[in-house]
Amino acid sequence: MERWGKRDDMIVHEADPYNAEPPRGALAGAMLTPVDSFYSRNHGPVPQLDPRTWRLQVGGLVERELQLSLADLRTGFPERTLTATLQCAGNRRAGLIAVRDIPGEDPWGPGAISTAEWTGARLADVLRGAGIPGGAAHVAFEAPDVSPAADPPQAYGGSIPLDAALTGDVLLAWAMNGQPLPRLHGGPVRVVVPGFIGARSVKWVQRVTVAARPSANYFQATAYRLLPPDAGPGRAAPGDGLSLGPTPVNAAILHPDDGAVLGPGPAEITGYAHAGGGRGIARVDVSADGGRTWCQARLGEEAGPWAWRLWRCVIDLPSGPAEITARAWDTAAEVQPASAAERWNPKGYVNNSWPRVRVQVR
Ligand SMILES: Nc1nc2c(c(=O)[nH]1)N[C@H]1C(S)=C(S)[C@@H](COP(=O)(O)O)O[C@H]1N2
Ligand SMILES: [Mo]
Repeated sequence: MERWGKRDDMIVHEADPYNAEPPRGALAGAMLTPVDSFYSRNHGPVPQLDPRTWRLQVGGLVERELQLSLADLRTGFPERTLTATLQCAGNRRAGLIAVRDIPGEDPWGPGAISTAEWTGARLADVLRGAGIPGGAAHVAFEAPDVSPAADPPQAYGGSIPLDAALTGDVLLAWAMNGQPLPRLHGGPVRVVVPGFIGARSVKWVQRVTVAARPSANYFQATAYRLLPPDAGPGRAAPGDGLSLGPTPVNAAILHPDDGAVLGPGPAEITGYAHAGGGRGIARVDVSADGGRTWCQARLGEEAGPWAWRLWRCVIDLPSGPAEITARAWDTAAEVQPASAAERWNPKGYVNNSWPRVRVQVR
């Protein structure tokens, strides 16, 4: 099995295409996720592109089409580095599956999220170079990896609204944590759309198309949409449900592990919290009695509007079984919903219900 340079204890949901998340402990304690621990989500075979012959075509509703080499991208536009968390829409799906089965989708735990420092050109600068006429409203991305899971099978793609593309923090990134972007993560160049579901951060991007409408690609029009609970799985038609963009406030507990046996007395609880759309994390509450009483966690380093906040707190645990839970609040005063049942949807996206771990204290 190809391991893609990842740590030995990755939780591999599918070997081919490679879909894997780090164990929760691997995400604890560090703002930046090392590349060997960073989760990866793939819908088809990982392409091998030669950085010397790679080209980016910029077209559609533009005043002039552009064709850029990697050198053009690196030297023709100001370089920008930012810290951004990438989160798959399927992160924490296992919690939804526990409510009601979701056939055909991987049971991701809380590790389908990771944070890196990305370096690249601003998509906004490239779009301004091409010139945007009136009537443009969306920016679509296309990659060469053909997904057999799409209906019909097609190359991976997606789009974002033009206003998001012009904010200046959407990157055409060629480096991750200071290293050339690894092939598995989209090298030589990927899109990074901070604060949106990971699906919009198209890897191996080759084409950028400005349009009046969202992309008709399967992964924009049919998959990665939030369907009502009574929609039959696999029966979604293009345009059904609502399109997923910015992610809702979410959090997970990274330590202790579910099922852990702890000694009595003070226990350290740690985790991450993240909100999309540029909203910050305002507060994280932690409860050791299933949500009857709460105390506030201490928030770790803040690395800008797109990065998660790690948090920790120490709670006194009486002996016996305990349920530890947490809830994050964002700067728009949104809070995570208590129950996964509230969030259940046929494709198992954006589970942001309170994380819960059960421990034994003795
Ligand atoms: N070309 C392409 N881009 C893609 C994907 C893909 O399968 N093909 N998967 C998307 C999804 S669903 C996610 S969550 C992220 C995962 O990025 P990573 O593998 O670098 O963690 O890439 C996105 N971009
Ligand atoms: Mo994803």
